[in-house]
Amino acid sequence: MEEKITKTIVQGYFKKLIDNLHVDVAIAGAGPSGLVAAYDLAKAGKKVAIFERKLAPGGGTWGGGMLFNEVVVMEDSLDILRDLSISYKDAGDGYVSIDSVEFASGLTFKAVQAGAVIFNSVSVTDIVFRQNTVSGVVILWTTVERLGMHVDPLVITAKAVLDGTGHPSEIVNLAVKKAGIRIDTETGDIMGEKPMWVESGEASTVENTKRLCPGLYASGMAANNVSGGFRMGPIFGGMLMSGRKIAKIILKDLQ
Ligand code: 48H
Repeated sequence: MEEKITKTIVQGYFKKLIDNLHVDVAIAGAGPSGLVAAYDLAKAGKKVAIFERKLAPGGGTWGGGMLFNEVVVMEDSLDILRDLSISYKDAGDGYVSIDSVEFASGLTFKAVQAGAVIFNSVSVTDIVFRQNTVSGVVILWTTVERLGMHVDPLVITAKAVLDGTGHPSEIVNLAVKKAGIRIDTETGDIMGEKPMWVESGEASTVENTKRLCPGLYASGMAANNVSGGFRMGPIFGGMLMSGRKIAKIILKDLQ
């Protein structure tokens, strides 16, 4: 029995890994924007792998606002919540409130059920850059990364790479700093996130969601950091809409 359990886990994991060595879309970060993008892309028939540094997918959603585990969404993204079967309570004035545990787990469940594969506890540590195109991600166990062990990584090739790493926009950062890529922003460089201004931040997150250079896209707070948008605090409609928008852009580019 002991051998059977171990063999089942090892075989199951390596099947998933081998099946995802080349994907249509590699997503770094399983936050709300990355998960919605993964859901839409997988539903459209694309092969999607998400690499998430933490053990639990869901990004910055679990803790609501200051650990009060409720998040707020404006009514303009209710269609996405309904589509994902996530329940919400009317909070008046065009806002709804969602239990953050249902939010995080619902987004994760729907993305996986649609066919996206999440590799948790795996960090994206570099990009593949060939012929001026971002063509994949370099991955390493988060534990190896955190312990600073001198271990070489492995590589996943992809037709499109999505930076869903949130505030630090780690993947775009690598593209700009290591590959010297000039990205599609006003300065050609990462402009940096501005302080809190909810309405502006919610709108700019969606506006700033785009392809930044061949093969590389950003969503959510990563898109906002890259293009110099304001932050918006624990309101998540912009993240959901950003995920949906980037999925559409990637689908069009992959046609
Ligand atoms: C693998 C990585 C790596 C890496 C990071 O921050 P997130 O929740 O992502 P978004 O952009 O979808 O949502 C942002 C939202 O949660 C938020 O922070 C808001 C609304 N803030 C407003 C405000 O004013 O503060 O998730 C990103 C995920 C996390 O789970 C990271 O662990 C993961 O990406 N990640 N995964 N490789 N190199 N870097």
